[in-house]
Amino acid sequence: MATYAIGDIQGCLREFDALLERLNFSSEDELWLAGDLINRGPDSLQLLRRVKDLSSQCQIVLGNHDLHFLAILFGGHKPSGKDTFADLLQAEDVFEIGHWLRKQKLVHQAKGHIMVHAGIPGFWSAVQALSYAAQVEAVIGQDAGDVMHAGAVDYKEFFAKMYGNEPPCWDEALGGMDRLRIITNYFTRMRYVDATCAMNFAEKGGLADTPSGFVPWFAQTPSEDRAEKILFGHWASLNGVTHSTAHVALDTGCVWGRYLTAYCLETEEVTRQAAY
Ligand SMILES: [Mn+2]
Repeated sequence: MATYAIGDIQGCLREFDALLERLNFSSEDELWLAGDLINRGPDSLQLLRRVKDLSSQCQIVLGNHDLHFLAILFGGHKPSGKDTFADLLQAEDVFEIGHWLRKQKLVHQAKGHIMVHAGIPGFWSAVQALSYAAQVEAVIGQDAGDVMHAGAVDYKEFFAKMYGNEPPCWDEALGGMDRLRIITNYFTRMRYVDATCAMNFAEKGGLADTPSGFVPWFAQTPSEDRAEKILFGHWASLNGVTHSTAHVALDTGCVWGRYLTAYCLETEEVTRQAAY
Protein backbone atom coordinates (compact mmCIF):
# COMPACT_ATOMS: atom_id res chain seq x y z
CA MET A 1 0.00 0.00 0.00
CA ALA A 2 1.39 3.40 -0.99
CA THR A 3 0.25 7.01 -0.61
CA TYR A 4 0.85 9.32 -3.55
CA ALA A 5 0.50 13.10 -3.42
CA ILE A 6 -0.12 14.84 -6.74
CA GLY A 7 -0.02 18.58 -7.38
CA ASP A 8 -2.11 20.86 -9.53
CA ILE A 9 -3.82 18.77 -12.22
CA GLN A 10 -5.83 21.69 -13.64
CA GLY A 11 -7.96 19.56 -15.91
CA CYS A 12 -5.01 17.64 -17.42
CA LEU A 13 -6.90 14.34 -17.42
CA ARG A 14 -4.67 12.49 -19.90
CA GLU A 15 -1.54 13.19 -17.87
CA PHE A 16 -3.36 12.27 -14.64
CA ASP A 17 -4.43 8.90 -16.07
CA ALA A 18 -0.94 8.29 -17.48
CA LEU A 19 0.67 9.12 -14.13
CA LEU A 20 -1.62 6.72 -12.24
CA GLU A 21 -0.74 4.01 -14.74
CA ARG A 22 2.97 4.74 -14.35
CA LEU A 23 2.53 4.37 -10.54
CA ASN A 24 0.59 1.10 -10.96
CA PHE A 25 -1.99 2.80 -8.78
CA SER A 26 -4.28 0.15 -7.30
CA SER A 27 -7.36 -0.07 -5.07
CA GLU A 28 -4.95 -0.65 -2.13
CA ASP A 29 -3.23 2.73 -2.64
CA GLU A 30 -4.23 6.20 -1.46
CA LEU A 31 -4.18 9.40 -3.46
CA TRP A 32 -3.66 12.89 -2.00
CA LEU A 33 -4.52 15.76 -4.33
CA ALA A 34 -3.14 19.19 -3.44
CA GLY A 35 -5.90 21.26 -5.09
CA ASP A 36 -6.44 23.14 -8.34
CA LEU A 37 -7.92 20.01 -9.82
CA ILE A 38 -9.45 22.12 -12.58
CA ASN A 39 -9.12 25.16 -14.85
CA ARG A 40 -6.67 26.39 -17.50
CA GLY A 41 -6.37 22.78 -18.79
CA PRO A 42 -8.68 20.95 -21.20
CA ASP A 43 -10.75 18.38 -19.23
CA SER A 44 -12.07 19.85 -15.98
CA LEU A 45 -15.45 18.07 -16.10
CA GLN A 46 -14.04 14.61 -16.85
CA LEU A 47 -11.25 15.09 -14.33
CA LEU A 48 -13.70 15.89 -11.51
CA ARG A 49 -15.90 12.95 -12.47
CA ARG A 50 -12.82 10.68 -12.40
CA VAL A 51 -11.63 11.96 -9.01
CA LYS A 52 -15.15 11.77 -7.55
CA ASP A 53 -15.29 8.10 -8.58
CA LEU A 54 -11.96 7.58 -6.77
CA SER A 55 -13.02 9.54 -3.68
CA SER A 56 -13.11 6.54 -1.32
CA GLN A 57 -9.30 6.30 -1.69
CA CYS A 58 -8.65 10.00 -2.16
CA GLN A 59 -7.86 12.99 0.09
CA ILE A 60 -8.41 16.38 -1.51
CA VAL A 61 -7.61 19.91 -0.40
CA LEU A 62 -9.16 22.79 -2.32
CA GLY A 63 -7.15 25.27 -4.37
CA ASN A 64 -7.98 28.76 -5.57
CA HIS A 65 -9.22 27.46 -8.95
CA ASP A 66 -11.53 24.93 -7.27
CA LEU A 67 -12.92 27.71 -5.04
CA HIS A 68 -13.32 29.93 -8.12
CA PHE A 69 -15.57 27.30 -9.74
CA LEU A 70 -17.60 27.05 -6.50
CA ALA A 71 -17.87 30.86 -6.34
CA ILE A 72 -19.40 30.82 -9.83
CA LEU A 73 -21.73 27.92 -9.05
CA PHE A 74 -22.92 29.05 -5.63
CA GLY A 75 -21.81 32.68 -5.18
CA GLY A 76 -23.20 34.38 -8.26
CA HIS A 77 -19.81 35.17 -9.86
CA LYS A 78 -19.20 35.01 -13.61
CA PRO A 79 -16.43 32.99 -15.32
CA SER A 80 -13.45 35.00 -16.53
CA GLY A 81 -12.11 34.89 -20.08
CA LYS A 82 -9.24 32.64 -18.96
CA ASP A 83 -11.48 29.95 -17.46
CA THR A 84 -11.65 26.66 -19.34
CA PHE A 85 -14.44 24.85 -17.49
CA ALA A 86 -17.51 25.84 -19.54
CA ASP A 87 -18.15 22.10 -20.03
CA LEU A 88 -18.32 21.63 -16.26
CA LEU A 89 -20.71 24.58 -15.72
CA GLN A 90 -23.05 23.19 -18.37
CA ALA A 91 -22.92 19.56 -17.23
CA GLU A 92 -26.14 17.95 -16.01
CA ASP A 93 -24.31 16.79 -12.85
CA VAL A 94 -22.66 20.16 -12.11
CA PHE A 95 -24.51 20.65 -8.82
CA GLU A 96 -23.85 17.08 -7.70
CA ILE A 97 -20.15 17.69 -8.40
CA GLY A 98 -20.21 21.14 -6.78
CA HIS A 99 -21.85 19.94 -3.56
CA TRP A 100 -19.34 17.09 -3.33
CA LEU A 101 -16.41 19.43 -4.00
CA ARG A 102 -17.42 21.97 -1.34
CA LYS A 103 -17.24 19.17 1.29
CA GLN A 104 -13.48 18.77 0.72
CA LYS A 105 -10.87 20.16 3.08
CA LEU A 106 -8.47 23.11 3.05
CA VAL A 107 -5.81 21.30 5.09
CA HIS A 108 -5.29 17.56 5.53
CA GLN A 109 -3.05 16.02 8.19
CA ALA A 110 -2.18 12.31 8.40
CA LYS A 111 0.76 9.91 8.16
CA GLY A 112 3.29 12.50 9.40
CA HIS A 113 2.38 14.95 6.64
CA ILE A 114 0.24 18.04 6.16
CA MET A 115 -1.19 18.81 2.71
CA VAL A 116 -2.42 22.27 1.76
CA HIS A 117 -2.83 23.99 -1.62
CA ALA A 118 -0.64 27.09 -1.17
CA GLY A 119 0.99 26.91 2.27
CA ILE A 120 0.87 27.32 6.02
CA PRO A 121 2.16 30.60 7.47
CA GLY A 122 5.14 30.15 9.76
CA PHE A 123 3.37 32.03 12.53
CA TRP A 124 0.68 29.31 12.82
CA SER A 125 1.34 26.02 14.56
CA ALA A 126 -0.04 22.89 12.92
CA VAL A 127 -2.79 22.77 15.54
CA GLN A 128 -3.75 26.39 14.81
CA ALA A 129 -3.69 25.80 11.04
CA LEU A 130 -5.99 22.79 11.34
CA SER A 131 -8.39 24.65 13.61
CA TYR A 132 -8.55 27.70 11.30
CA ALA A 133 -9.02 25.41 8.28
CA ALA A 134 -11.88 23.69 10.12
CA GLN A 135 -13.59 27.07 10.64
CA VAL A 136 -13.69 27.65 6.87
CA GLU A 137 -14.51 24.01 6.06
CA ALA A 138 -17.53 24.18 8.39
CA VAL A 139 -18.88 27.13 6.40
CA ILE A 140 -18.21 25.96 2.85
CA GLY A 141 -19.18 22.36 3.56
CA GLN A 142 -22.36 23.25 5.43
CA ASP A 143 -25.22 20.75 5.46
CA ALA A 144 -28.85 21.74 5.02
CA GLY A 145 -29.54 20.54 8.58
CA ASP A 146 -26.70 22.48 10.24
CA VAL A 147 -27.80 24.88 12.97
CA MET A 148 -26.74 28.43 12.06
CA HIS A 149 -25.86 30.97 14.73
CA ALA A 150 -27.34 34.43 14.27
CA GLY A 151 -25.07 36.44 11.97
CA ALA A 152 -23.07 33.39 10.88
CA VAL A 153 -21.88 33.20 7.27
CA ASP A 154 -23.51 30.48 5.15
CA TYR A 155 -21.75 28.82 2.21
CA LYS A 156 -23.51 30.88 -0.46
CA GLU A 157 -22.58 34.12 1.29
CA PHE A 158 -18.98 32.86 1.66
CA PHE A 159 -18.70 32.17 -2.06
CA ALA A 160 -20.34 35.52 -2.90
CA LYS A 161 -17.87 37.43 -0.70
CA MET A 162 -14.80 35.21 -0.97
CA TYR A 163 -12.73 37.38 -3.33
CA GLY A 164 -10.38 40.08 -2.19
CA ASN A 165 -6.95 40.80 -0.74
CA GLU A 166 -8.27 42.31 2.50
CA PRO A 167 -7.63 42.14 5.35
CA PRO A 168 -3.88 42.21 4.62
CA CYS A 169 -2.66 40.57 7.84
CA TRP A 170 -3.76 37.91 10.26
CA ASP A 171 -5.24 39.01 13.57
CA GLU A 172 -6.79 36.52 15.99
CA ALA A 173 -9.49 39.11 16.71
CA LEU A 174 -10.80 39.06 13.11
CA GLY A 175 -14.34 37.77 12.73
CA GLY A 176 -16.98 37.00 10.10
CA MET A 177 -16.07 37.13 6.43
CA ASP A 178 -12.77 39.00 7.05
CA ARG A 179 -11.49 36.11 9.17
CA LEU A 180 -12.70 33.45 6.71
CA ARG A 181 -11.21 35.32 3.72
CA ILE A 182 -7.72 35.75 5.13
CA ILE A 183 -7.56 32.13 6.32
CA THR A 184 -8.62 31.03 2.83
CA ASN A 185 -6.08 33.35 1.19
CA TYR A 186 -3.21 31.94 3.27
CA PHE A 187 -4.14 28.35 2.50
CA THR A 188 -4.96 28.76 -1.18
CA ARG A 189 -3.16 31.85 -2.60
CA MET A 190 -0.02 32.56 -0.53
CA ARG A 191 3.48 32.67 -2.04
CA TYR A 192 5.54 35.42 -0.40
CA VAL A 193 4.89 36.96 3.03
CA ASP A 194 6.44 39.92 4.84
CA ALA A 195 7.30 40.45 8.50
CA THR A 196 3.74 41.63 9.27
CA CYS A 197 2.38 38.36 7.81
CA ALA A 198 0.94 40.19 4.79
CA MET A 199 0.95 38.33 1.48
CA ASN A 200 2.29 39.60 -1.85
CA PHE A 201 -0.31 38.66 -4.49
CA ALA A 202 1.39 40.35 -7.44
CA GLU A 203 4.62 38.37 -7.84
CA LYS A 204 4.28 34.82 -9.19
CA GLY A 205 7.90 34.11 -10.08
CA GLY A 206 10.32 31.73 -8.39
CA LEU A 207 12.71 32.00 -5.45
CA ALA A 208 15.00 34.33 -7.39
CA ASP A 209 12.10 36.75 -7.90
CA THR A 210 11.31 37.17 -4.19
CA PRO A 211 10.22 40.81 -3.77
CA SER A 212 12.20 43.02 -1.41
CA GLY A 213 10.88 42.79 2.15
CA PHE A 214 9.24 39.41 1.54
CA VAL A 215 10.26 35.76 1.92
CA PRO A 216 8.69 32.61 0.50
CA TRP A 217 6.22 31.42 3.16
CA PHE A 218 8.21 28.21 3.73
CA ALA A 219 11.37 30.21 4.48
CA GLN A 220 9.74 31.87 7.49
CA THR A 221 10.98 30.62 10.83
CA PRO A 222 8.07 28.57 12.14
CA SER A 223 6.59 29.41 15.53
CA GLU A 224 7.21 25.80 16.58
CA ASP A 225 9.29 22.86 15.41
CA ARG A 226 7.07 21.22 12.86
CA ALA A 227 6.67 17.47 13.27
CA GLU A 228 5.07 17.11 9.86
CA LYS A 229 6.40 17.51 6.37
CA ILE A 230 4.28 19.98 4.38
CA LEU A 231 3.09 19.03 0.89
CA PHE A 232 1.80 21.87 -1.26
CA GLY A 233 1.00 22.89 -4.83
CA HIS A 234 0.00 26.27 -6.33
CA TRP A 235 3.48 27.61 -7.06
CA ALA A 236 4.40 26.25 -10.49
CA SER A 237 7.41 28.53 -10.94
CA LEU A 238 9.22 26.81 -8.04
CA ASN A 239 9.26 23.77 -10.33
CA GLY A 240 9.49 21.49 -7.30
CA VAL A 241 12.41 23.28 -5.62
CA THR A 242 12.14 24.61 -2.03
CA HIS A 243 15.68 23.93 -0.69
CA SER A 244 13.92 22.47 2.35
CA THR A 245 13.41 18.79 3.11
CA ALA A 246 10.39 19.72 5.25
CA HIS A 247 8.51 21.32 2.32
CA VAL A 248 7.59 19.41 -0.83
CA ALA A 249 6.45 21.53 -3.79
CA LEU A 250 4.19 19.38 -5.98
CA ASP A 251 3.14 21.80 -8.73
CA THR A 252 5.53 21.30 -11.64
CA GLY A 253 3.45 23.13 -14.24
CA CYS A 254 1.77 20.31 -16.16
CA VAL A 255 -0.82 22.72 -17.53
CA TRP A 256 2.05 24.96 -18.73
CA GLY A 257 3.61 22.10 -20.73
CA ARG A 258 5.97 20.73 -18.07
CA TYR A 259 5.22 17.81 -15.71
CA LEU A 260 2.59 16.28 -13.46
CA THR A 261 4.40 15.09 -10.33
CA ALA A 262 3.54 12.37 -7.82
CA TYR A 263 5.37 12.12 -4.50
CA CYS A 264 5.23 8.87 -2.53
CA LEU A 265 4.86 9.65 1.20
CA GLU A 266 6.38 6.32 2.28
CA THR A 267 9.47 6.25 0.00
CA GLU A 268 9.88 9.98 -0.90
CA GLU A 269 10.17 8.81 -4.49
CA VAL A 270 9.11 11.32 -7.16
CA THR A 271 7.44 10.16 -10.39
CA ARG A 272 6.84 12.57 -13.24
CA GLN A 273 4.58 12.46 -16.27
CA ALA A 274 5.46 14.89 -19.04
CA ALA A 275 2.64 17.05 -20.41
CA TYR A 276 1.28 15.92 -23.77
MN1 LIG B 1 -3.39 27.59 -7.20
